[in-house]
Amino acid sequence: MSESRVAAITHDLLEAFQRIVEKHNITQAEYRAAVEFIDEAVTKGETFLLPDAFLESTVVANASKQQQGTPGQVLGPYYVPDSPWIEDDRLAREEEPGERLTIRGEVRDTDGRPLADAVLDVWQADAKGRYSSFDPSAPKGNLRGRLRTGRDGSYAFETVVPAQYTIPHQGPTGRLLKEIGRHPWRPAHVHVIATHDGYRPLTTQIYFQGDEYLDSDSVRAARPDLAFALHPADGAKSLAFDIVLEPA
Ligand code: MBD
Ligand code: FE
Repeated sequence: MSESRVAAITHDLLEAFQRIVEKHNITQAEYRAAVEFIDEAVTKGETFLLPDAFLESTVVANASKQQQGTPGQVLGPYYVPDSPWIEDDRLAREEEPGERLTIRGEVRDTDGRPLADAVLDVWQADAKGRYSSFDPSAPKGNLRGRLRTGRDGSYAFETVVPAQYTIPHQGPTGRLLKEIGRHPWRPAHVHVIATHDGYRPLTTQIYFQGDEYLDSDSVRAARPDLAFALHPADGAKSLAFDIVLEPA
């Protein structure tokens, strides 16, 4: 961000803060408690969870209004860059517990042209709702990986259906959610970042039709046009997810 943009936004933030202080007569003790709340979030490892849970969806929703192609979604706190390239189109290990799921589709541009060699960076919780690298009980790097589209823009990978997910609710983020009357659940989802030279990078999520938390996502991000049907496919499930990228 440029210096003047930082200044302009900071001025507006401070002005909004002043209005809130005056409206609610916020005391110095309450101010101090709020600072301590942030410190607790940081100390308990919720530095990214706290803002991503309350604020990121607003930024994404606003940006989406000015964008074409597949709608964006929050990145969330559990992305790890530089995941390995997956082999044999397998995101999940053979022994990974859970219902098998094949996700396939095509990456195209906004004119409908297939995009070869687009990169999909995928991560998800496992069937117990655990994200590797953040939940020490999940195998390292589990259910994270990158793949490329073929010459015809198509891709496919095998995984397992992720569990519906509760964001950690013992800590400060969960306490604040509860205080404002929200439950800690997110609908089950698979995160995807799709990139291709010359196109705007897309950070999005795949949801599943019929998920009971689609309408009450604790982080207010899920949208019905990103919820796809889980089709039965000989003892497993399959899902079609086409991605449309906008020229940069
Ligand atoms: C998640 O798994 C997530 O995707 C978001 C956006 C916030 C908290 C946990
Ligand atoms: Fe997530």
